[in-house]
Amino acid sequence: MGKVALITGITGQDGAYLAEYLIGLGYTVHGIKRRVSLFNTERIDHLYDGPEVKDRKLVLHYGDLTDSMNITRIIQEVQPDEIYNLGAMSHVKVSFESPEYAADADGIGTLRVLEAVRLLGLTEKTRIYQASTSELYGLVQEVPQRETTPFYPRSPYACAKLYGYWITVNYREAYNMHASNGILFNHESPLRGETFVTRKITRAASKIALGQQNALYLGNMSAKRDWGHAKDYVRAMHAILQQPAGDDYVIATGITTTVRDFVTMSFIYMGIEVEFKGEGVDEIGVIKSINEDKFIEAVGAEYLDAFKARIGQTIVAVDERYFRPTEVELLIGDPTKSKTVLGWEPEYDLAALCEDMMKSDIYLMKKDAYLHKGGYKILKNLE
Ligand code: NAP
Ligand code: G4F
Repeated sequence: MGKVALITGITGQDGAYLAEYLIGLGYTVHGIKRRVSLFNTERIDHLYDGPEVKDRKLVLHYGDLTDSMNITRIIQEVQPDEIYNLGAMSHVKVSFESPEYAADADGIGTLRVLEAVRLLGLTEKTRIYQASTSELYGLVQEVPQRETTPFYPRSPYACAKLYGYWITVNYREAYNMHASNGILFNHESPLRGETFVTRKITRAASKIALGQQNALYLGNMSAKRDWGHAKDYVRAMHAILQQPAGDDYVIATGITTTVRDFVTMSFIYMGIEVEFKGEGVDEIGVIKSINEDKFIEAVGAEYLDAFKARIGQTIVAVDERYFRPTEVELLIGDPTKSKTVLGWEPEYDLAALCEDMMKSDIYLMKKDAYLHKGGYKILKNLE
């Protein structure tokens, strides 16, 4: 019999990659999804079979981390060997607008999962992974950040996750539970939500090259992040729960890059050189040159002439609306413990991550434009 895993937040970026990874390892995966007015299972549809199929590898349950009765009932029904608590209101900027909700879902939500396992008498059987975050380091007290670095959260999101972190440690110590925190630094992918900065950039860069968007507006371009690929990071989540005892681990690449440099990389993938001028809110990015062969290979010859006409124009600018009341300026993790204890090594570097995201977004933006122009009618007629 394979193991049974329960994933909260299965419809999100990490939930989707983790579900695929665990199914590949022979797990039966149960996921909790919220009831929403439109389908939001696009990231996991390829893994899902209808209830008529026998021995399904992926089973979905309606639920919400703000509803303890629901969480307790699902855990009782599923009797999981492993729980991955990935569900969260995960957007730092949005948490300033919905601080109470972030505290409920991200902070108390974690308690609901832990307490359900305890009350159901599953402390011996069920191992728990808590999706902790490098945002806990906030106003960083040490560079690079490691497991022992003191926390200094800088947003309602990070404050909520701070509670999630410590209640996980407390349940491990108080009830001898196999409960662990993965302190994950930023990880991205083609499945990343569209409003996180890397995906916002790769989508906008693709649209700008295809002539669908004029410019990209960003907040603090000097912020530095330690970015990895979500595919690599879900392997670490699983490895953490295979250890003999619960513990806390930093998962990071150890390399930090500014938002500005990620913009540069994304355009360079298409042969477009962007020159940054000015400072603060007046900073702009202008098209300096085009490597035509690279542009044709990445984007397509039919878009080249229109794009060449834009040389010298501004394609990146600052919009203060994207600034945060309190910012996290620098994150860089020290993954020594996860490398030594878990044997974890990332396969993607930042260039490979950026390429993966750009390839996917150029393809998606071309497909969207085709559908908007009435291409769906052509597809329908062909069926
Ligand atoms: P994501 O794409 O935003 O996915 C979040 C998931 O949580 C979605 O499935 C969402 O459902 C679900 N969710 C939101 N509120 C919920 C609630 N009240 N009850 C149940 N489910 C709820 O985030 P992600 O990037 O995959 O991140 C996964 C986890 O890791 C999150 O806890 C995040 O805070 C944490 N984390 C992420 C990173 C990163 O760089 N990606 C780094 C460190 C930690 P809907 O689809 O219905 O919205
Ligand atoms: O992509 P971001 O929104 O990610 P952030 O705030 O670092 O949070 C992500 O990573 C955390 C791990 O450290 C997770 F816990 C969390 O759930 C989430 O996945 O912003 C990255 C940086 C910030 O400094 C932000 O101010 O990019 C800066 N930025 C500049 N312009 C922008 C923008 N961020 C967004 N989202 N949009 C902008 O236009």
